[in-house]
Amino acid sequence: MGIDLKKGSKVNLMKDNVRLDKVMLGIGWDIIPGNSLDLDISVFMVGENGKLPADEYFIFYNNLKSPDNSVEHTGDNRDGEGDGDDEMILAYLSQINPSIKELIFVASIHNAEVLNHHFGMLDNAYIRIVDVDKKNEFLRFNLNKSTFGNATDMEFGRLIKSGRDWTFKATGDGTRIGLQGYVDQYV
Ligand SMILES: [Ca+2]
Ligand SMILES: [Ca+2]
Repeated sequence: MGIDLKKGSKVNLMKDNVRLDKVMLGIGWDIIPGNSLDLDISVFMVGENGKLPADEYFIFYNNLKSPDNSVEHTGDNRDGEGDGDDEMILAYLSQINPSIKELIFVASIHNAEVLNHHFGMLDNAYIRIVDVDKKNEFLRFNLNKSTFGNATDMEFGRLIKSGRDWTFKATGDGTRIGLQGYVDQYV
């Protein structure tokens, strides 16, 4: 079990010289009976200037692989049916294009504004990050109703390059800007 972060808390998980290479981001959710809801996980790979070097460095359900083959989305899940991780992204940090300085992780509800969906409608929802080599889940956000109820999307953390290593910063800021709102920031 990883750290169960409260909204807005930040942790630096690399301070003890943990060297990450293969990282898995997983998101899981179930639907309260009678509802339907499509949660999406995405990654923005940005350079020194905080922007994508090319549109293809935005990894999401319509662009499953980064041009350097370092980050891969395993595919869209539209209903969260079943246990465990419903959507996954795999990142191989040692293979990332050297011009990339940060990976920004975002979870968002598809079409939330139109459908009037929000995180408060989810059951058993979480976001977690796993060190694949060590099989260690080092971060978990539980998207419970009391902390993220009204939000429709959130940046839940970033991997920041420092020398040859990567530092993870958990952010957990719930927002209502949609995935497009994040795209507008980083394109
Ligand atoms: Ca989805
Ligand atoms: Ca599920």
